[in-house]
Amino acid sequence: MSDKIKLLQGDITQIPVEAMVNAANSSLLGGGGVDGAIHRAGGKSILEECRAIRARQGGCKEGDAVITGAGNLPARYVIHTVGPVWNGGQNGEPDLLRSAYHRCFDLIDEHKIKSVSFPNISTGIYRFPKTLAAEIAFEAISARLHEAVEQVNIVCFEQESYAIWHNLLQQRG
Ligand code: AR6
Repeated sequence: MSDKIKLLQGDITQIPVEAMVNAANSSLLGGGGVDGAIHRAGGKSILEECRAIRARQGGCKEGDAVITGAGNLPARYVIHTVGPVWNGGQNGEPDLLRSAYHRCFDLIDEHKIKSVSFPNISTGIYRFPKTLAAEIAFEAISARLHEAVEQVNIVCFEQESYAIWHNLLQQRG
């Protein structure tokens, strides 16, 4: 199964895929980092759909995920998930990060999505330690991969994350 996990380096918005995962915040109204890049490249239809979700359910909790269309992005869907802010690690951060990946897979299964790109959720502005985040992501993805999912891209923006994933996949992949 883990041969379906592909490690890539670059800008997630440039890589064609069925669903792109966004590291959003609870407001769903956009922000910096990958969230800013996705909204910039995707255009205003994504924000409009996020506003509609807010009106319905009041945003998205930490560890949860919602799905929208992908506007001008080379994708069909954007899955917006909210990882935890790292605050020392004693506040449930690992469980919340694990939950974010699992909730993405709930939506992947519900929408029968065959290919998905993940950024390294929570490891930028939210300061989650990168190695621990990669281990949690790898375990969650491995647990949820199944026949119908053909490809999971791990898209690393910076060299440091790419090197961490490269080592992890060599050891465990
Ligand atoms: N493609 C792929 N990865 C990227 C890109 C990109 N275009 N841009 C950044 N990354 P971050 P978080 C990487 O900060 O830590 C926003 O303001 C980045 O190097 O985007 O979950 C939201 O609105 C890092 O490895 O997300 C929230 O308020 C990873 O993506 C908050 O930031 C995640 O970094 C979420 O913080």
